[in-house]
Amino acid sequence: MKIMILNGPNLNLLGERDSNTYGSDTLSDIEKLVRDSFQEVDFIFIQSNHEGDLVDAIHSARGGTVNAIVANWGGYTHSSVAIHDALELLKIPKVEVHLSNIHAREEFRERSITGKAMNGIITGFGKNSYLLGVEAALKLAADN
Ligand code: CA2
Repeated sequence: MKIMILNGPNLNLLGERDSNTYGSDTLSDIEKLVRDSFQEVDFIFIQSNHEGDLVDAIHSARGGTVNAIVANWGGYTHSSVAIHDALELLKIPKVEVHLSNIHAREEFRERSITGKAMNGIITGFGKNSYLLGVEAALKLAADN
């Protein structure tokens, strides 16, 4: 089972300063947590601050090479039609995750453009959102 985990802009700075919103873990801490929690899964873990790189990564998951994707699109969640459109062309399970609860914050975070092209969204459970996202992806891939 191969799962691609994609992380969008600014998530490379997680943990630089302890944040009430995002916690104190770095993205590397979260990657280790995920890998240690699902040792049977082959993960591709990617972070990029560039929209086109994320679109390319989605394209690279086509053709049966990857069984599911779990993604935190960061700020692109609320703005990226390009990522949305790339996702619509990818016919494998897709789970969106957020550390914070995007519905309990500023109004502009309420809308997830990318989420419309995902199977579902897990939002507000801190680093556990990633673990729950992988659980959901595994269940969806098993039914696929
Ligand atoms: O809650 C999430 O996971 C978000 O996807 C995080 C994004 C935000 O734009 C989304 O609305 C919700 C922002 C990531 C910013 O990462 C930071 C890292 C270090 C310090 C401050 C922010």
